Amino acid sequence: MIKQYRFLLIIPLLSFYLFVKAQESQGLSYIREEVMISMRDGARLRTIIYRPAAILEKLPFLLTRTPYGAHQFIEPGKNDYVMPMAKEGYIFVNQDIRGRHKSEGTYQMMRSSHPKGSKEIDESTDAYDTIDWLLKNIKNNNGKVGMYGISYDGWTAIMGAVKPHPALVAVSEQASPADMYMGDDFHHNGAFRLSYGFEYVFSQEAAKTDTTFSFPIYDTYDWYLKLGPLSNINEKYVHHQLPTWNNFIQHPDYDAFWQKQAVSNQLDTSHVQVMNVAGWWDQEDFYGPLKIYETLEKKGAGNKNTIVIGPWNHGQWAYWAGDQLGNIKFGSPTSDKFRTEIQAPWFAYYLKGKGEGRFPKAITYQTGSNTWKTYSEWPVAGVMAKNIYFHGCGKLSFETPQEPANQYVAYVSDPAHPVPYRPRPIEATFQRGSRWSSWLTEDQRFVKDRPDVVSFETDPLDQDIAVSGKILANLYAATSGTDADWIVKLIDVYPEDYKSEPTMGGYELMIASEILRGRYRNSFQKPEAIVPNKVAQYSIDLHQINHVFKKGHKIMVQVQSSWFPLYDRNPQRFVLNIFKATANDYQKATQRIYTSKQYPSSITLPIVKQ
Ligand code: PG9
Repeated sequence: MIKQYRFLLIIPLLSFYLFVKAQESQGLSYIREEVMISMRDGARLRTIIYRPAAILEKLPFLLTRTPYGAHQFIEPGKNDYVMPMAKEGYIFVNQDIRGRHKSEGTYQMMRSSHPKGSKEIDESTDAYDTIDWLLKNIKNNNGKVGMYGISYDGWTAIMGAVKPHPALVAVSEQASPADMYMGDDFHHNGAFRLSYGFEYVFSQEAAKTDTTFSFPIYDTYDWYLKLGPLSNINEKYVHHQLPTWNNFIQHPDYDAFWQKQAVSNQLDTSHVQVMNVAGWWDQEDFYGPLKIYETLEKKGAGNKNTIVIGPWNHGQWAYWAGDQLGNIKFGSPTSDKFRTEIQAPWFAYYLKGKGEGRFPKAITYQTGSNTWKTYSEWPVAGVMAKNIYFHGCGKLSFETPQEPANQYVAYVSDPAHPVPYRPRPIEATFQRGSRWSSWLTEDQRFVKDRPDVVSFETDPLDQDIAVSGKILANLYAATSGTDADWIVKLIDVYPEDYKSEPTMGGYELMIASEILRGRYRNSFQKPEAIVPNKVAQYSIDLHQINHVFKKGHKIMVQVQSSWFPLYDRNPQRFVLNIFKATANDYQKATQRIYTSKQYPSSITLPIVKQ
């Protein structure tokens, strides 16, 4: 008898389980609504609103504005990026920016904002009008709005803080580009980011919804090499149909077009609280958040301006645990920590008045030691700027070189055989499984045997060296050509016999890197030919690090003159506009990196005093 009705016992157990689950998910269940919100010029923007199913209190808004499709944002209760905030309860609002996906109006890549009082629309006025509509039309709001987002969505968030709506109190720009000519997606120091520039622009401007360029071959290194001069992109493939590609051609130098777009020229301090977020190995927009933070500091934002920098690639803090990037392990879930211990309490304080609001000025992850550090100022004060010098025979050391003036290391840079920026095959940037997103952590041994890459390294360190803050490369170099690219990479070399993780033995991990297009050594506005075979000084901003080179590791610097196809090939013959160079303009050049007393190439490291 008992055996026969045994299954009846399951019913109360199951009901209890479902009851517990329902309790757990309270506050996680959201109702979706889609509306078209009219802007001041009549254009209507598709907006998706998620409200908690059971509203118990008046709630603030969390707004994201995106070119990538507001519908991509899954229900907040199922979305890792915002989960801790979804548990708290917010009204989440996601909007297609003007001209993208289901929004009306014309899309313009990173449309700059117009001065206050202008009648023109821009992303700041669109944010303003959206906020105004939400406050008036969505019931049970508490009158406060936060904006946040990553990359383009981070940029639209910070644009919200330009001419802000009074209800906008907190903005977290995360990996927002700040300057597309100086250091973000499209150029670095004037060097054009060919593969990313082309593939991204195609993805956004070939159609109203996201589209990918379909390459006929897998290894795009070959495709870009066979492409020849950049003019072939229009001639053979896109036929002048991509506005941003046409802008690249029309604005090869740092002219008013790029300057006007730079966030630092649009930002002002306001009542808005800003949290900037960056990743040490962000392959797209590392420069941006550092620059926005620095600009707000200079404008006196004071405690309204904070920064978080973690061991992440582009946007890695939003998804995944963040305990590993490429081959590099961190030993703790750094992205989880950001979402639960940093982002959620920060918004909860400014939008809901919860917590004590004690947020450090800077929270930055120290790589190498794998620890989080908090600082009352950033970059940290009290470090000692010390040069580490290149020496003949491939040595790197803190001793100043004593070699005679003409001491150098030479290599031939050939545009027909450019150095790949990551191990081949180089899959298309946005292809599923592409190694694009972790390329900055690739083992640099893959270029070790190339004759056109030169390396300098220290002996194994006899103690830890902690480096925190701004770093700079000071290169003394000459070329037989009339233009040249200079790429400098600062590398942490793991010991060969690496007991804790044998597969990482000898690994060469890039900690900082940057390129400078030589023609811009004196001015980004006015390119100048290089005088062949004459030594010139090149200062290359390697941005910032917070890293410990551990005892037993070596510090290495590599110099090379191409990083293809991420960066287009420098023809090495000076032409006024590289976008209009012909195949005949590309020539081999002999590069010399000086290592002498008179021309002491070095890297300036901000060393933390013991
Ligand atoms: N890095 C991307 C981007 C932002 C802004 C302009 C162009 C590209 C992004 O991930 O959104």
